[in-house]
Amino acid sequence: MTKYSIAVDIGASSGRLILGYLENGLLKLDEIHRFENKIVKNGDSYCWEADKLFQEIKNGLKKCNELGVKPDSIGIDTWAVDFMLLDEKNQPLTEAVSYRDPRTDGMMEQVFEKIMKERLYLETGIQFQKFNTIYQLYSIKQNSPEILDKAKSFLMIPDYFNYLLTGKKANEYTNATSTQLVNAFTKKWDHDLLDLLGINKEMFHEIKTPKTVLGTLTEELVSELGFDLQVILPATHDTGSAVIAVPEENETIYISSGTWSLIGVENYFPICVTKALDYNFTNEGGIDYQYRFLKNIMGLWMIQEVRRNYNNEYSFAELVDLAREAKDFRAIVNVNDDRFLKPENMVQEIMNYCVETGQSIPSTPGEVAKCVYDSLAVSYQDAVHEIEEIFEKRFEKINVIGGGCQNEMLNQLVADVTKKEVYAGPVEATAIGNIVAQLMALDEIQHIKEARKIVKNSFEVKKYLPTAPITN
Ligand code: LFR
Repeated sequence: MTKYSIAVDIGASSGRLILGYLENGLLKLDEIHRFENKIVKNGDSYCWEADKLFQEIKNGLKKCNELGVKPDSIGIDTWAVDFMLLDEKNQPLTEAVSYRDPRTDGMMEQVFEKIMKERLYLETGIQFQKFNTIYQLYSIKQNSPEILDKAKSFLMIPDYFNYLLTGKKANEYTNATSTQLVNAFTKKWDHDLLDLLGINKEMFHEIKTPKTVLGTLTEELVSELGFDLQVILPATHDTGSAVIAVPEENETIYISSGTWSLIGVENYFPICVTKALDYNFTNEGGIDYQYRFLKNIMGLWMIQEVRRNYNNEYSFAELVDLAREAKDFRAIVNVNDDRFLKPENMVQEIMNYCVETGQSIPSTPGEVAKCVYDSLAVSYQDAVHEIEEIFEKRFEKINVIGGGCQNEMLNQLVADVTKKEVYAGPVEATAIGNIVAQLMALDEIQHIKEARKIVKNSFEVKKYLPTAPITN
């Protein structure tokens, strides 16, 4: 009997429910439901609309009924680092504050006063980003300690939705590592770090790994939806799910391209050497305790914001066309500068950067878009060099996965600047990775190697060869 799994994949700008199943050895996907996601201003804070998102998950499940689809399981993945705190009555004590909220400004430095930066890296292997959960929690500790005093449950966003679905609380491993509070070697919450920060350890739950069957729906949900199904943990961190679906696994650097660009390689142990710290690479936990040695690059967020600043007048495809037309314009910004994390106005911020660095100032949408794409490509190129330096070898291929791999201009640019073959696809990497983890838990797929073979046979991957000579 064919098993049907639903991947709930919620990214920074949209969420989807995608049905996945095997047919003649190939993985098939059908989109069931799609909804918007965005950051909203709630009082002084930038927040996600957690309740609305959960309602959309239920709406998607109701659509299954209408479509006559009977899923066997569901798995949820979202972006990382953000969380909810629940009180003793399991009521949220906080909004789902977004990692782009400035509450973490200056917190990294304060944490380093309690724990040396090097120690933090040696123990967790996680890159330093001002929005990591550790700095978000420390900001609550500094500014509203009463919330932490009342907190009985720490649940990351997918953990929270899983709790609403099943009534069961657990912290999923791949996402938990993004907090910078999980020990990279024991793979457990690092109690020493929590003690040094004075953060209550009891609110954290048992860490459970991908492929764990968490439970079934609560009675209330079964009567509301009219059916039950198994809730399975995929890699609940979207990047963790996406990287499962990298078909070109050997000697390949992947770029998971979406709101963020995550560039790196898969590994079997964490690398916490000085060079990795200096270059700010992370060792996020993956499925089967693999590690994603990667670096965050600001990604298509910049172009999403540019588009918004031009009042959504141009589609993403039009911005690419305009960038092509602006072929003689060149200015490079450091996309990883925190100033681009949530500026008032991205276009203005890019222009200011160019003024401050004495470069040509982009003045048309095409020039701004060209500047963003060129800057992303340069930053990928730098990251590739850093990876090759750390691994002391050359990687032959780059596999771009996720929605951003549909940007042909950027794929070609990456091939040109890195002088490597670029493979683009699958587009739906995150949902695919989510579904194959469920299908492994359901014994439909035996192991990750088999999963990757299925992915390779099931989805289109386009190849780009380096062409133009590089001038920088
Ligand atoms: C990508 C992602 C990245 C994480 C960032 C913030 O969607 O999950 O992996 O660093 O969002 O959570």
